Amino acid sequence: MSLTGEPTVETLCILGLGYVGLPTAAVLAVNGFRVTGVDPRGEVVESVNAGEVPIAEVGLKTVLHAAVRSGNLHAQSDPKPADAFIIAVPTPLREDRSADLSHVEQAARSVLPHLRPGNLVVLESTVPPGTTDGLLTDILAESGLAPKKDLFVAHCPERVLPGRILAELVQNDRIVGGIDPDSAERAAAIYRRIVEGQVFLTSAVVAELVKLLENASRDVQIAFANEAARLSRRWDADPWEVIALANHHPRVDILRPGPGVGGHCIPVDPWFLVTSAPDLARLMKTAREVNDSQPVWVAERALAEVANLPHPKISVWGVAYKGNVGDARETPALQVLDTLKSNGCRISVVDFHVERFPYPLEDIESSVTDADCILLLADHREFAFFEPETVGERMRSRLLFDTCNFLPRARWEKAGFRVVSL
Ligand code: SAJ
Repeated sequence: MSLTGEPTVETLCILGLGYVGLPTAAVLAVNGFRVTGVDPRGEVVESVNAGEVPIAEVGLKTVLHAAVRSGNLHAQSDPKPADAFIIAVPTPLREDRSADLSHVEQAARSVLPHLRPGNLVVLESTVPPGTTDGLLTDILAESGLAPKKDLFVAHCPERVLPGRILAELVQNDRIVGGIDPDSAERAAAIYRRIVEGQVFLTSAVVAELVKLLENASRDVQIAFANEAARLSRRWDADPWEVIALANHHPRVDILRPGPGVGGHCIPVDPWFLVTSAPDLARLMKTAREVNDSQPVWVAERALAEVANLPHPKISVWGVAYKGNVGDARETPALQVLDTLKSNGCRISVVDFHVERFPYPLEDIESSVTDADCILLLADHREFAFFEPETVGERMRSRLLFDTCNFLPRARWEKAGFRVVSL
Protein backbone atom coordinates (compact mmCIF):
# COMPACT_ATOMS: atom_id res chain seq x y z
CA MET A 1 0.00 0.00 0.00
CA SER A 2 1.24 3.49 -0.80
CA LEU A 3 2.02 6.21 1.71
CA THR A 4 1.11 8.97 -0.72
CA GLY A 5 -1.71 11.09 0.62
CA GLU A 6 -1.86 9.23 3.93
CA PRO A 7 -2.29 11.51 6.94
CA THR A 8 0.36 11.02 9.65
CA VAL A 9 -0.34 8.94 12.74
CA GLU A 10 -1.71 11.01 15.62
CA THR A 11 -3.87 8.59 17.57
CA LEU A 12 -2.61 5.27 18.89
CA CYS A 13 -4.02 2.28 20.69
CA ILE A 14 -1.46 0.26 22.67
CA LEU A 15 -2.66 -3.24 23.46
CA GLY A 16 -1.09 -4.59 26.64
CA LEU A 17 0.00 -2.32 29.50
CA GLY A 18 2.78 -4.47 30.91
CA TYR A 19 6.53 -3.99 31.21
CA VAL A 20 6.81 -2.87 27.59
CA GLY A 21 3.37 -1.53 26.64
CA LEU A 22 2.95 0.83 29.57
CA PRO A 23 6.32 2.63 29.33
CA THR A 24 5.86 2.81 25.53
CA ALA A 25 2.37 4.28 25.91
CA ALA A 26 3.62 6.85 28.43
CA VAL A 27 6.61 7.91 26.31
CA LEU A 28 4.46 8.20 23.16
CA ALA A 29 1.90 10.29 25.07
CA VAL A 30 4.46 12.74 26.44
CA ASN A 31 5.74 13.12 22.87
CA GLY A 32 2.40 14.37 21.64
CA PHE A 33 0.57 11.26 20.42
CA ARG A 34 -2.96 10.75 21.71
CA VAL A 35 -2.73 7.30 23.23
CA THR A 36 -5.34 4.83 24.41
CA GLY A 37 -3.78 2.12 26.57
CA VAL A 38 -5.73 -1.11 26.48
CA ASP A 39 -5.54 -3.87 29.05
CA PRO A 40 -8.15 -6.42 30.10
CA ARG A 41 -7.01 -6.18 33.75
CA GLY A 42 -9.35 -3.74 35.49
CA GLU A 43 -6.86 -2.94 38.25
CA VAL A 44 -4.16 -1.97 35.72
CA VAL A 45 -6.56 0.33 33.85
CA GLU A 46 -7.60 1.98 37.11
CA SER A 47 -4.10 2.56 38.38
CA VAL A 48 -2.85 3.93 35.01
CA ASN A 49 -5.73 6.43 34.82
CA ALA A 50 -4.89 7.49 38.37
CA GLY A 51 -1.27 8.05 37.25
CA GLU A 52 -0.08 5.26 39.54
CA VAL A 53 2.41 2.67 38.32
CA PRO A 54 1.35 -0.96 38.55
CA ILE A 55 4.99 -2.06 37.97
CA ALA A 56 8.21 -0.89 39.60
CA GLU A 57 10.55 0.63 37.03
CA VAL A 58 12.96 3.54 37.43
CA GLY A 59 11.46 6.81 36.12
CA LEU A 60 8.15 5.28 35.03
CA LYS A 61 6.14 7.02 37.74
CA THR A 62 7.26 10.48 36.59
CA VAL A 63 6.64 9.84 32.89
CA LEU A 64 3.30 8.14 33.51
CA HIS A 65 2.18 11.02 35.69
CA ALA A 66 3.12 13.54 33.02
CA ALA A 67 1.41 11.45 30.31
CA VAL A 68 -1.88 11.18 32.20
CA ARG A 69 -1.81 14.83 33.31
CA SER A 70 -1.25 15.99 29.72
CA GLY A 71 -4.55 14.33 28.79
CA ASN A 72 -2.74 12.36 26.06
CA LEU A 73 -2.92 8.98 27.81
CA HIS A 74 -6.07 7.22 28.85
CA ALA A 75 -6.46 3.53 29.69
CA GLN A 76 -9.48 1.33 29.08
CA SER A 77 -10.30 -2.32 28.73
CA ASP A 78 -11.20 -2.37 25.01
CA PRO A 79 -9.62 -0.83 21.91
CA LYS A 80 -11.19 2.01 19.98
CA PRO A 81 -10.59 3.44 16.50
CA ALA A 82 -7.10 4.94 16.03
CA ASP A 83 -4.57 5.69 13.29
CA ALA A 84 -2.27 2.95 14.56
CA PHE A 85 -2.41 -0.06 16.89
CA ILE A 86 0.64 -1.34 18.75
CA ILE A 87 0.47 -4.87 20.17
CA ALA A 88 2.70 -5.40 23.18
CA VAL A 89 1.29 -8.50 24.87
CA PRO A 90 3.12 -11.45 26.45
CA THR A 91 4.19 -14.44 24.35
CA PRO A 92 5.00 -17.11 26.94
CA LEU A 93 5.99 -20.73 26.36
CA ARG A 94 3.53 -23.52 25.91
CA GLU A 95 4.04 -26.85 27.63
CA ASP A 96 5.96 -28.15 24.58
CA ARG A 97 8.12 -24.98 24.62
CA SER A 98 6.67 -23.55 21.44
CA ALA A 99 5.39 -19.97 21.50
CA ASP A 100 1.97 -19.37 23.01
CA LEU A 101 0.62 -16.72 20.65
CA SER A 102 -2.90 -16.68 22.09
CA HIS A 103 -2.50 -13.14 23.52
CA VAL A 104 -1.30 -11.85 20.15
CA GLU A 105 -4.25 -13.52 18.46
CA GLN A 106 -6.72 -12.07 20.97
CA ALA A 107 -5.23 -8.58 20.69
CA ALA A 108 -5.31 -8.71 16.88
CA ARG A 109 -8.92 -9.92 16.88
CA SER A 110 -9.93 -7.18 19.32
CA VAL A 111 -8.93 -4.46 16.85
CA LEU A 112 -10.77 -5.97 13.86
CA PRO A 113 -14.02 -4.02 14.39
CA HIS A 114 -12.07 -0.75 14.64
CA LEU A 115 -9.81 -1.07 11.61
CA ARG A 116 -10.10 1.50 8.83
CA PRO A 117 -8.30 1.71 5.48
CA GLY A 118 -4.84 3.22 5.96
CA ASN A 119 -4.45 1.97 9.55
CA LEU A 120 -1.10 0.67 10.79
CA VAL A 121 -0.72 -2.36 13.07
CA VAL A 122 2.66 -2.82 14.78
CA LEU A 123 3.59 -5.98 16.66
CA GLU A 124 6.17 -5.39 19.43
CA SER A 125 5.79 -8.76 21.18
CA THR A 126 8.57 -11.29 20.56
CA VAL A 127 7.36 -13.94 18.13
CA PRO A 128 8.67 -16.89 16.06
CA PRO A 129 9.85 -16.08 12.52
CA GLY A 130 6.96 -15.73 10.10
CA THR A 131 4.34 -14.64 12.65
CA THR A 132 3.88 -11.01 11.56
CA ASP A 133 3.47 -11.75 7.85
CA GLY A 134 1.50 -14.90 8.56
CA LEU A 135 -0.63 -15.34 11.66
CA LEU A 136 -1.03 -11.58 12.22
CA THR A 137 -1.81 -10.60 8.62
CA ASP A 138 -4.19 -13.56 8.30
CA ILE A 139 -6.18 -12.39 11.34
CA LEU A 140 -6.17 -8.75 10.21
CA ALA A 141 -7.49 -9.81 6.81
CA GLU A 142 -10.62 -11.12 8.56
CA SER A 143 -11.62 -7.45 8.89
CA GLY A 144 -12.27 -7.38 5.14
CA LEU A 145 -9.29 -5.01 4.70
CA ALA A 146 -6.25 -6.45 2.95
CA PRO A 147 -2.76 -6.07 4.48
CA LYS A 148 -0.38 -4.40 1.96
CA LYS A 149 -3.41 -3.02 0.06
CA ASP A 150 -5.55 -1.41 2.77
CA LEU A 151 -3.43 -1.84 5.92
CA PHE A 152 0.17 -1.23 6.94
CA VAL A 153 1.63 -3.98 9.17
CA ALA A 154 5.05 -4.08 10.84
CA HIS A 155 7.10 -5.79 13.54
CA CYS A 156 9.14 -3.55 15.80
CA PRO A 157 10.52 -5.75 18.57
CA GLU A 158 11.02 -4.22 21.98
CA ARG A 159 14.65 -4.33 23.18
CA VAL A 160 14.54 -2.64 26.57
CA LEU A 161 16.35 -3.93 29.63
CA PRO A 162 14.24 -4.26 32.81
CA GLY A 163 15.71 -1.84 35.33
CA ARG A 164 16.58 0.61 32.51
CA ILE A 165 13.39 0.46 30.47
CA LEU A 166 12.73 4.19 30.21
CA ALA A 167 16.31 5.06 29.30
CA GLU A 168 16.62 2.26 26.75
CA LEU A 169 13.23 2.97 25.22
CA VAL A 170 14.58 6.32 24.14
CA GLN A 171 18.28 5.59 23.62
CA ASN A 172 18.29 2.19 21.91
CA ASP A 173 18.29 1.73 18.15
CA ARG A 174 15.08 0.21 16.79
CA ILE A 175 14.53 -2.35 14.08
CA VAL A 176 11.33 -1.85 12.12
CA GLY A 177 10.35 -4.70 9.82
CA GLY A 178 7.43 -4.15 7.49
CA ILE A 179 5.36 -6.61 5.49
CA ASP A 180 6.24 -4.16 2.71
CA PRO A 181 8.54 -1.11 2.57
CA ASP A 182 5.70 1.38 3.08
CA SER A 183 4.61 -0.43 6.25
CA ALA A 184 8.15 -0.20 7.61
CA GLU A 185 8.34 3.50 6.74
CA ARG A 186 4.94 4.18 8.29
CA ALA A 187 5.90 2.49 11.56
CA ALA A 188 9.38 4.03 11.59
CA ALA A 189 7.82 7.50 11.49
CA ILE A 190 6.29 6.81 14.94
CA TYR A 191 9.50 5.52 16.53
CA ARG A 192 11.59 8.37 15.08
CA ARG A 193 9.49 10.75 17.18
CA ILE A 194 10.43 9.05 20.46
CA VAL A 195 13.81 7.44 19.85
CA GLU A 196 17.24 9.07 20.03
CA GLY A 197 18.94 5.97 18.57
CA GLN A 198 18.82 5.00 14.92
CA VAL A 199 15.74 3.44 13.35
CA PHE A 200 16.58 0.70 10.85
CA LEU A 201 14.04 -0.40 8.25
CA THR A 202 13.83 -4.00 7.07
CA SER A 203 11.38 -6.84 6.45
CA ALA A 204 9.15 -8.32 9.15
CA VAL A 205 10.91 -11.69 9.20
CA VAL A 206 14.35 -10.08 9.54
CA ALA A 207 13.09 -8.03 12.51
CA GLU A 208 11.68 -11.21 14.09
CA LEU A 209 14.98 -13.05 13.66
CA VAL A 210 17.03 -10.09 14.94
CA LYS A 211 15.09 -10.02 18.19
CA LEU A 212 15.24 -13.77 18.76
CA LEU A 213 18.93 -13.97 17.94
CA GLU A 214 19.76 -11.09 20.29
CA ASN A 215 18.30 -12.92 23.25
CA ALA A 216 19.55 -16.33 22.13
CA SER A 217 23.04 -14.88 21.79
CA ARG A 218 22.94 -13.60 25.36
CA ASP A 219 21.63 -16.95 26.59
CA VAL A 220 24.42 -18.85 24.85
CA GLN A 221 27.03 -16.47 26.25
CA ILE A 222 25.68 -16.79 29.79
CA ALA A 223 25.64 -20.59 29.38
CA PHE A 224 29.30 -20.36 28.38
CA ALA A 225 30.05 -18.37 31.56
CA ASN A 226 28.13 -20.87 33.69
CA GLU A 227 29.96 -23.76 32.07
CA ALA A 228 33.26 -21.93 32.61
CA ALA A 229 32.38 -21.73 36.33
CA ARG A 230 31.68 -25.45 36.55
CA LEU A 231 34.87 -26.31 34.66
CA SER A 232 36.95 -24.03 36.89
CA ARG A 233 35.52 -25.67 40.01
CA ARG A 234 36.44 -29.14 38.68
CA TRP A 235 40.10 -28.09 39.17
CA ASP A 236 39.40 -26.06 42.32
CA ALA A 237 40.08 -22.79 40.55
CA ASP A 238 38.11 -19.62 41.27
CA PRO A 239 35.96 -19.02 38.15
CA TRP A 240 35.87 -15.27 38.73
CA GLU A 241 39.65 -15.11 38.62
CA VAL A 242 39.78 -17.36 35.55
CA ILE A 243 37.17 -15.28 33.70
CA ALA A 244 38.66 -11.94 34.72
CA LEU A 245 42.09 -13.00 33.46
CA ALA A 246 40.70 -14.50 30.23
CA ASN A 247 38.89 -11.22 29.61
CA HIS A 248 42.24 -9.43 29.48
CA HIS A 249 42.61 -10.97 26.03
CA PRO A 250 41.64 -8.25 23.53
CA ARG A 251 39.05 -10.44 21.79
CA VAL A 252 37.58 -12.37 24.73
CA ASP A 253 34.64 -11.08 26.76
CA ILE A 254 33.13 -13.85 28.89
CA LEU A 255 29.96 -12.86 30.75
CA ARG A 256 29.23 -13.48 34.42
CA PRO A 257 28.25 -16.87 35.76
CA GLY A 258 25.32 -16.79 38.16
CA PRO A 259 22.57 -18.81 39.82
CA GLY A 260 20.80 -19.31 36.47
CA VAL A 261 18.96 -17.32 33.83
CA GLY A 262 15.60 -15.82 34.69
CA GLY A 263 13.14 -13.21 33.49
CA HIS A 264 10.41 -13.53 30.93
CA CYS A 265 12.63 -13.14 27.85
CA ILE A 266 16.02 -14.84 27.79
CA PRO A 267 14.88 -18.24 29.17
CA VAL A 268 11.88 -18.13 26.80
CA ASP A 269 12.80 -16.61 23.44
CA PRO A 270 15.54 -19.06 22.34
CA TRP A 271 12.92 -21.83 22.51
CA PHE A 272 10.98 -20.05 19.75
CA LEU A 273 13.92 -20.78 17.46
CA VAL A 274 14.65 -24.23 18.88
CA THR A 275 11.07 -25.43 18.45
CA SER A 276 10.73 -23.73 15.04
CA ALA A 277 13.96 -25.27 13.66
CA PRO A 278 15.15 -28.08 15.96
CA ASP A 279 17.47 -29.43 13.25
CA LEU A 280 19.43 -26.16 13.19
CA ALA A 281 19.20 -24.52 16.63
CA ARG A 282 21.33 -27.13 18.43
CA LEU A 283 23.75 -24.86 20.26
CA MET A 284 20.86 -22.74 21.52
CA LYS A 285 19.08 -25.81 22.86
CA THR A 286 22.18 -26.94 24.71
CA ALA A 287 22.64 -23.44 26.14
CA ARG A 288 19.08 -23.52 27.44
CA GLU A 289 19.76 -26.87 29.08
CA VAL A 290 22.99 -25.61 30.68
CA ASN A 291 21.30 -22.49 32.05
CA ASP A 292 18.22 -24.39 33.20
CA SER A 293 20.39 -26.79 35.19
CA GLN A 294 22.39 -24.01 36.86
CA PRO A 295 20.00 -23.44 39.84
CA VAL A 296 20.28 -27.08 40.88
CA TRP A 297 24.08 -26.96 40.53
CA VAL A 298 24.12 -23.88 42.78
CA ALA A 299 21.77 -25.48 45.31
CA GLU A 300 23.92 -28.61 45.44
CA ARG A 301 27.01 -26.50 46.08
CA ALA A 302 25.20 -24.73 48.93
CA LEU A 303 24.01 -28.06 50.34
CA ALA A 304 27.58 -29.38 50.31
CA GLU A 305 28.69 -26.35 52.35
CA VAL A 306 26.12 -26.96 55.13
CA ALA A 307 26.11 -30.77 54.90
CA ASN A 308 27.57 -31.32 58.38
CA LEU A 309 25.16 -29.01 60.21
CA PRO A 310 21.97 -30.29 61.87
CA HIS A 311 18.82 -28.89 60.18
CA PRO A 312 20.70 -25.92 58.68
CA LYS A 313 19.10 -22.52 58.19
CA ILE A 314 19.93 -20.58 55.02
CA SER A 315 19.24 -16.87 54.73
CA VAL A 316 18.64 -16.22 51.04
CA TRP A 317 19.44 -12.69 49.88
CA GLY A 318 17.69 -11.68 46.67
CA VAL A 319 15.12 -13.77 44.81
CA ALA A 320 14.39 -11.42 41.89
CA TYR A 321 15.54 -12.80 38.54
CA LYS A 322 18.45 -10.34 38.69
CA GLY A 323 19.76 -7.48 40.82
CA ASN A 324 17.85 -4.24 41.40
CA VAL A 325 14.58 -5.33 39.80
CA GLY A 326 11.41 -6.41 41.59
CA ASP A 327 10.53 -9.02 38.99
CA ALA A 328 10.64 -12.63 40.18
CA ARG A 329 9.10 -14.19 37.06
CA GLU A 330 11.04 -17.25 35.92
CA THR A 331 13.56 -16.53 38.65
CA PRO A 332 16.22 -19.21 39.10
CA ALA A 333 15.96 -18.53 42.86
CA LEU A 334 12.76 -20.53 43.08
CA GLN A 335 14.40 -23.74 41.91
CA VAL A 336 17.38 -23.12 44.18
CA LEU A 337 15.04 -22.72 47.17
CA ASP A 338 12.88 -25.72 46.28
CA THR A 339 16.00 -27.89 46.04
CA LEU A 340 17.35 -26.63 49.38
CA LYS A 341 14.00 -27.14 51.07
CA SER A 342 13.48 -30.63 49.72
CA ASN A 343 16.90 -31.48 51.12
CA GLY A 344 15.91 -30.49 54.64
CA CYS A 345 17.15 -26.87 54.87
CA ARG A 346 15.24 -24.16 56.66
CA ILE A 347 14.88 -21.18 54.31
CA SER A 348 14.43 -17.52 55.10
CA VAL A 349 14.14 -15.05 52.21
CA VAL A 350 15.07 -11.36 52.07
CA ASP A 351 14.32 -9.16 49.05
CA PHE A 352 13.82 -5.39 49.08
CA HIS A 353 12.46 -5.25 45.55
CA VAL A 354 10.19 -8.26 45.18
CA GLU A 355 6.70 -7.86 46.66
CA ARG A 356 5.19 -11.27 46.05
CA PHE A 357 6.97 -14.61 46.16
CA PRO A 358 5.98 -18.22 46.88
CA TYR A 359 8.21 -18.22 50.01
CA PRO A 360 7.53 -15.71 52.82
CA LEU A 361 9.65 -12.56 52.65
CA GLU A 362 11.32 -11.52 55.90
CA ASP A 363 13.35 -8.60 57.17
CA ILE A 364 17.08 -9.00 57.23
CA GLU A 365 17.43 -9.21 61.03
CA SER A 366 15.04 -12.11 61.48
CA SER A 367 16.33 -13.81 58.35
CA VAL A 368 19.96 -13.96 59.50
CA THR A 369 19.12 -14.83 63.11
CA ASP A 370 20.49 -18.32 63.83
CA ALA A 371 21.30 -18.78 60.15
CA ASP A 372 24.20 -20.99 59.11
CA CYS A 373 24.71 -19.47 55.70
CA ILE A 374 23.87 -16.37 53.69
CA LEU A 375 23.17 -17.36 50.11
CA LEU A 376 23.22 -14.31 47.83
CA LEU A 377 21.29 -14.97 44.61
CA ALA A 378 20.54 -11.44 43.31
CA ASP A 379 22.94 -8.52 43.66
CA HIS A 380 20.51 -5.86 44.89
CA ARG A 381 22.49 -2.73 45.74
CA GLU A 382 21.07 -2.57 49.31
CA PHE A 383 22.91 -5.75 50.33
CA ALA A 384 26.21 -3.86 50.10
CA PHE A 385 25.14 -1.57 52.95
CA PHE A 386 24.93 -4.25 55.63
CA GLU A 387 27.80 -4.51 58.13
CA PRO A 388 29.16 -8.07 58.09
CA GLU A 389 30.04 -7.79 61.79
CA THR A 390 26.46 -6.90 62.78
CA VAL A 391 25.01 -9.56 60.53
CA GLY A 392 27.50 -12.18 61.77
CA GLU A 393 26.63 -11.58 65.43
CA ARG A 394 23.11 -12.89 64.83
CA MET A 395 24.14 -15.98 62.87
CA ARG A 396 24.85 -19.49 64.12
CA SER A 397 27.80 -19.88 61.76
CA ARG A 398 29.46 -17.30 59.55
CA LEU A 399 29.29 -18.54 56.00
CA LEU A 400 28.60 -16.40 52.92
CA PHE A 401 27.92 -18.04 49.55
CA ASP A 402 27.92 -15.15 47.10
CA THR A 403 26.77 -16.47 43.71
CA CYS A 404 27.10 -13.01 42.15
CA ASN A 405 30.60 -12.25 43.45
CA PHE A 406 29.06 -9.01 44.66
CA LEU A 407 29.92 -8.42 48.32
CA PRO A 408 33.48 -7.35 49.18
CA ARG A 409 35.13 -10.67 50.07
CA ALA A 410 37.99 -9.22 52.16
CA ARG A 411 35.60 -7.22 54.33
CA TRP A 412 33.38 -10.23 55.04
CA GLU A 413 36.39 -12.44 55.70
CA LYS A 414 37.72 -9.83 58.12
CA ALA A 415 34.41 -10.14 60.02
CA GLY A 416 35.05 -13.88 60.43
CA PHE A 417 33.05 -15.15 57.47
CA ARG A 418 34.09 -18.05 55.32
CA VAL A 419 33.27 -16.75 51.84
CA VAL A 420 32.39 -19.14 49.03
CA SER A 421 31.80 -18.08 45.43
CA LEU A 422 30.36 -19.95 42.47
N1 SAJ B 1 22.72 -13.06 33.65
C1 SAJ B 1 23.81 -13.82 34.06
N2 SAJ B 1 25.06 -13.41 33.69
C2 SAJ B 1 25.27 -12.29 32.94
C3 SAJ B 1 24.16 -11.53 32.53
C4 SAJ B 1 22.89 -11.94 32.90
O1 SAJ B 1 23.67 -14.84 34.73
O2 SAJ B 1 26.43 -11.97 32.68
C5 SAJ B 1 21.36 -13.49 34.03
C6 SAJ B 1 20.62 -12.45 34.87
O3 SAJ B 1 20.94 -12.58 36.23
C7 SAJ B 1 19.18 -12.79 34.56
C8 SAJ B 1 19.23 -13.24 33.09
O4 SAJ B 1 20.58 -13.60 32.86
O5 SAJ B 1 18.74 -13.87 35.35
C9 SAJ B 1 18.78 -12.23 32.09
O6 SAJ B 1 19.22 -10.94 32.45
P1 SAJ B 1 19.69 -9.85 31.39
O7 SAJ B 1 20.02 -8.63 32.14
O8 SAJ B 1 20.73 -10.42 30.51
O9 SAJ B 1 18.44 -9.65 30.42
P2 SAJ B 1 16.87 -9.34 30.65
O10 SAJ B 1 16.14 -10.64 30.58
O11 SAJ B 1 16.62 -8.49 31.83
O12 SAJ B 1 16.55 -8.49 29.31
C10 SAJ B 1 16.86 -9.06 28.05
C11 SAJ B 1 17.69 -8.05 27.25
N3 SAJ B 1 18.24 -8.69 26.06
C12 SAJ B 1 19.57 -8.57 25.77
O13 SAJ B 1 20.36 -7.98 26.47
C13 SAJ B 1 20.02 -9.21 24.51
C14 SAJ B 1 16.82 -6.86 26.84
O14 SAJ B 1 17.53 -5.96 26.00
C15 SAJ B 1 15.56 -7.37 26.10
O15 SAJ B 1 14.72 -6.30 25.70
C16 SAJ B 1 14.81 -8.27 27.08
O16 SAJ B 1 15.65 -9.39 27.39
C17 SAJ B 1 13.53 -8.69 26.40
O17 SAJ B 1 12.47 -8.15 26.78
O18 SAJ B 1 13.59 -9.47 25.46
